[in-house]
Amino acid sequence: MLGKCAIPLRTGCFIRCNSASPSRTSVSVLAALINTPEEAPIAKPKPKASPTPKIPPKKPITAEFLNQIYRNKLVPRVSSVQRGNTNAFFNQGSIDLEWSVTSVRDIPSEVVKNMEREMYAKQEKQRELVEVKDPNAIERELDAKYNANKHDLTVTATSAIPTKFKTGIELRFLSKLPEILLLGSTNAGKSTLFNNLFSPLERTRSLAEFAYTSSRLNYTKTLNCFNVGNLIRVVDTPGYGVKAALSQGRAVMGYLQEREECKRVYLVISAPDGFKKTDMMVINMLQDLCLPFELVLTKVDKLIAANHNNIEKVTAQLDRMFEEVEFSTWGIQPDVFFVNSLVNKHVEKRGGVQALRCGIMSACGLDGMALKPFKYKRREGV
Ligand SMILES: Nc1nc2c(ncn2[C@@H]2O[C@H](COP(=O)(O)OP(=O)(O)O)[C@@H](O)[C@H]2O)c(=O)[nH]1
Ligand SMILES: [Mg+2]
Repeated sequence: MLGKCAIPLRTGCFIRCNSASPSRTSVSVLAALINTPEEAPIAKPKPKASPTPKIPPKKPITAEFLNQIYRNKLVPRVSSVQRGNTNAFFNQGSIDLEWSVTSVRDIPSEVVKNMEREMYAKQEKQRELVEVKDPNAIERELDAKYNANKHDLTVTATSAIPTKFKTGIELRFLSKLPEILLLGSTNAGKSTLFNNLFSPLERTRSLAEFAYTSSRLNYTKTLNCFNVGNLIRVVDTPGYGVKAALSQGRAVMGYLQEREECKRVYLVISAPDGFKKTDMMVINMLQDLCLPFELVLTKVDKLIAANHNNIEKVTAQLDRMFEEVEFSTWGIQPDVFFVNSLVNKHVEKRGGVQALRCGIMSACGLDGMALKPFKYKRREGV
């Protein structure tokens, strides 16, 4: 090889030169030759090793992941401090069952409101009497009332206007707190959702038992109100639909129509079962009444298990479900929360509950508050 050099061509073959170093001209000619595109055959791309299909490790689908896909993107994000405060409140807030009623009229504050209404109606009537007939009628009538019913009515001597009445109802029941309502068909998972909301997050697999739950249809028969930390009230309702009594439906309707304290309705739908006819009737009614409501899709664990943890199948089922009810055309666009209160081999933790907690605080106007723990220490055994 001495005195010769080999210049590689693109083709992979070599041109042999007779000098130790190739002269400039020969190099430039060769370079031109090498760089001539027509001359140089097109290098064939090296056949790639057949691509072995990369199967991504199957990530478990969670309620949080579905929230990312389906939740209303316009909802403002919650800061970590707010989330921490909210979680502390839901994990530790005292929980007291305040009332269980079969009619909205039996709610303590509604009893008082009705008494007030009756009282003002009577006063109005008396005023009319004064104006139209006898100027002394009102005093005579009030005197007679006062004597007959001293316990109910206290009349000031000067103004002759009733200022207070005794109701026998504890004052703590009369405090005006924001209320939220858990609504849904029988067995949708309302009571379980309540327990999920107020079970500490450390309990990843089991729930505390505040509201009674059962796989038996129509287990919750009354409107049950829980005072939480003396900041909010959460009302669990009997379901509508299969096996629900008419009186229960009336109670819920009455609540929706009359209860001013209700800040937000959470309509609980079982995600694997989808919307039922009765759900759609209720949604139409909520829209007609202009009541703000959100959707909570529960039993996400079941939905994921039924679709073998396949995200395409899960989203296809959910998309179909929303399309069937023409969700995008609804007058009021509710936010959508996904939750699983129970777990299985695909879904190992209760999920979606933090987002719902933050949504509730926001609905009650408490999201900006620094919620101090001493206000709501949960009692032992509750
Ligand atoms: N797998 C699963 N089951 C649930 C979930 N939530 C509720 N359930 C079950 O559904 C049934 C009815 O629940 P319940 O809360 O009593 O329904 P309600 O009638 O709407 O109050 C019970 O057997 C619950 O264990 C959930 O997130 N996942
Ligand atoms: Mg129930």
